[in-house]
Amino acid sequence: MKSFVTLLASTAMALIAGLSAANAQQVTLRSAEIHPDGYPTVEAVKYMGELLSKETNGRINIKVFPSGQLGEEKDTIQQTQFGVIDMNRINFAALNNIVPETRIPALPFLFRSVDHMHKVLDGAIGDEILKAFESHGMIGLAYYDSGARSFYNSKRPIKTLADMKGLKLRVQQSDLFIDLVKALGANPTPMPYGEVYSGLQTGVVDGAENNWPSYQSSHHYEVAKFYSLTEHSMVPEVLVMSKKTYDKMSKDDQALIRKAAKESVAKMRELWQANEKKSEAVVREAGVQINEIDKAEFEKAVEPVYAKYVTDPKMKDLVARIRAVK
Ligand code: BDP
Repeated sequence: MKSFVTLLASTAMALIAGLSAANAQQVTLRSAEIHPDGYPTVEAVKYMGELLSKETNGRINIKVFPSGQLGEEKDTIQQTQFGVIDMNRINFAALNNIVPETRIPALPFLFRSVDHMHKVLDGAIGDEILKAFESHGMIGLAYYDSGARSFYNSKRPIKTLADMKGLKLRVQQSDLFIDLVKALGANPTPMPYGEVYSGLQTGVVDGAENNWPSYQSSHHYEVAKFYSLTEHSMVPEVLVMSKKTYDKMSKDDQALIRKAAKESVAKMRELWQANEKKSEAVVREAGVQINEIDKAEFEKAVEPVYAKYVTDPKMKDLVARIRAVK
């Protein structure tokens, strides 16, 4: 009996020792990213990796795979849910068909300003939306900036709503964005980001919509020279972690991950501001024709999008609370 107890005890000790050895093992988290090196989101995740590595004496590291090396957003999201990819920096729109709560910050003309968007996402409402990722196999770690998205195309400046008519416009693979473009009188074509340049070049689409840094770094401005400041959406970026990877970590490491992600936000904002201005300057220099619009008729035209997506009381309440943030 005694020897059996000893055996049990030593097996248990060996197990514990094995587990803590595994815990102490080095991990390199693979993080997916569609943008190229140098883009603010890429650099922010790298910065988070540096923080983590420093904090853990090199035990936890992040390796960012930029330029869509791990695939287009839609595919990498699935792989993140399965735990094949550990981390992913994606746009909220790419999640609209998966996590219903992500549709709310994607709604057209919802945020009054960048400041309003920051106040909402940095506060309790932002946390509540991030929490919604968990039942979909992901941990929402942090929001990153994405400025405002505007339409650009190769045909004509969009000055009034009538100018939208008949344009074939690429959108992200989100039903909400498809409905948004329809509501504005144009023809939406959902397409992965990596295919848009050739789509514009060959005329499969006439245009697309994005912020200054993406319009510039993707080189879309070379093939779609009219950029009209519709600023119709401030849909944010998000950094997520696979719940499968997260659940394998110790509580302490989970806390370190969350902390480093939050700390990378300030860095991201700093990079974003500089990059937004630089990108705008590059495209202006290249002769892009830029025009402002009167947003009133656009805002009116998108009402059906709200009617379709803000139906249940929970979503209505979320929109009302966001609008009430001063
Ligand atoms: C950019 C986002 C990126 C999206 C891209 C798009 O940063 O995550 O993939 O737009 O339009 O602004 O697909």
